[in-house]
Amino acid sequence: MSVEFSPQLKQTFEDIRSMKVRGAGRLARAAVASLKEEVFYVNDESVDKFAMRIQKAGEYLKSSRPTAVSLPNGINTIVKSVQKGIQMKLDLDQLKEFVSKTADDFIQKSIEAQKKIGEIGAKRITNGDTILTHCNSQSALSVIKTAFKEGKSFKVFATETRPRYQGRLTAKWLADEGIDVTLITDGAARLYMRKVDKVVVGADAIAVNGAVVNKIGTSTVAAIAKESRSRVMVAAETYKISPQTYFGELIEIEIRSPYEVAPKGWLDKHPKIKVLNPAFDVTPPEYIDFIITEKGIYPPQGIIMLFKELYEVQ
Ligand code: RUB
Repeated sequence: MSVEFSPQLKQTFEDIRSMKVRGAGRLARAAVASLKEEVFYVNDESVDKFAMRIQKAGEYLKSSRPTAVSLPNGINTIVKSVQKGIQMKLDLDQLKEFVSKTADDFIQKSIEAQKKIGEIGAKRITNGDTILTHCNSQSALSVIKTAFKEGKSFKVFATETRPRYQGRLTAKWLADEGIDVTLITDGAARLYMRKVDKVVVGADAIAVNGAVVNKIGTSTVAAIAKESRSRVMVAAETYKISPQTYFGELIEIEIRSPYEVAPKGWLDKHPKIKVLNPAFDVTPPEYIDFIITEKGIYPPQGIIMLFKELYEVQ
């Protein structure tokens, strides 16, 4: 069955693909909000046609960017709620209301999770700390901002995060809050790491073995932090845990355009130069001290337990 998607759904796909909407939590919420609108886009002839339409819309949105597991996890919550509603024998109108409410709940819980992560993580920030953060993570920033609101005094280094410079956004957000922030190049991280007590980063995906996929450069920062005996804290909602990794699948790393690394004109002049532009990398569990979730703080090796609890795996 071919499905006609609404203009707003196509726009959300485009916004995620082009990174107008970015960051794992935000893109999950944007996709779920878009699916909620899609629910009411058509007067479906039957429950089955509605279920098929939402399933296809979900698959379409999932293909917008490959790495952040929050995206399929958020979408699956909605698609599964359709199946659940069908099992509950809801009629079409009731089913649509049920799915719409599930979407609202997901978004609400996602926002609450980031707040909770901030409250839990802030307990690990102490007066006088120097913190380093990489990229632009709402969950990591929730930790830093909450600690600041609690009256703690600290300094932050924000790495610029080449090639898309999300670190500038981080530096701006922190400066706007009145937090002492210094923007540094990614390559300067080792030079300043000896001054850093704690690294706080977010995650796009967490494997069940506790490895963390986050913005390219995160694993380098974590390795340098280990060398310097600085703590590495990852702030991430539980919907960033990848269930597929339990079944042996690897998390796909998005490879982006070479023109984000060097301008097209320059690369055209030097056709022998190849460019690789991975958007994310994998930080092994042994480089991470703990992962702050809305359910509490876990050592990376404890993520498997959390996963089993959340997904009711024996
Ligand atoms: C963003 C990035 C962020 C995580 C976590 O990458 O790597 O650290 O997504 O963010 P991109 P949050 O800019 O390529 O989307 O905590 O906001 O979910």
